[in-house]
Amino acid sequence: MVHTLPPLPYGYDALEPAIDAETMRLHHDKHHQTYVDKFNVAVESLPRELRDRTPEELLTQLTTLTIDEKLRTAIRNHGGGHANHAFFWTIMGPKKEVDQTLVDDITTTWGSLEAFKKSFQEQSVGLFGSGWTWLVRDAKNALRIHTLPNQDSPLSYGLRPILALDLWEHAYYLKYQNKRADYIAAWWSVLKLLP
Ligand code: MN3
Repeated sequence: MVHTLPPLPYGYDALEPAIDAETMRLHHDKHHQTYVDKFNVAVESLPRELRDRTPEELLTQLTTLTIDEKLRTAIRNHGGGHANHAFFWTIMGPKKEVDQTLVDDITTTWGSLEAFKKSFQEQSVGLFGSGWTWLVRDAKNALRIHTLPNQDSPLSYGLRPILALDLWEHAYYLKYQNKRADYIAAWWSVLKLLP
């Protein structure tokens, strides 16, 4: 299977002013494309019986695949980079499409939407280096916030992604420079699923 870059489901400028068009163009067309290209190189080195698996399947099985460690790292980084970005584009948009069930679950878990956002924001600001903040469901379907380094996928930890925030500098540096907290605060406005 040859993997391809999924098109953005909206225009490059659709998330302005929270995320600027130039950042979106570079992030999608260059950064995401590079993950796809390097993932395809890694897939060519996989044993034949694994080559038709989706990135999500490979990431879910990552720790148990019988492959050498260099290849496992390539799948983790580039398969993760591809899957994480493909997911990230879909949870954002120029129009809200609020998931009321999710809002209710968040409210039950954290007490209020504001308390959830505060916790998510604090963990995002506190993440050292490059990585992502995730809202996930664990094996018991409970909601949890996790930061993960680099392009690690929650799928590799038995967790199901619900929301994701890219905290690599390439996601925000053109517009926000060192002000990661401002990027995170603005991001809520383009996250479709929550008010
Ligand atoms: Mn990114």
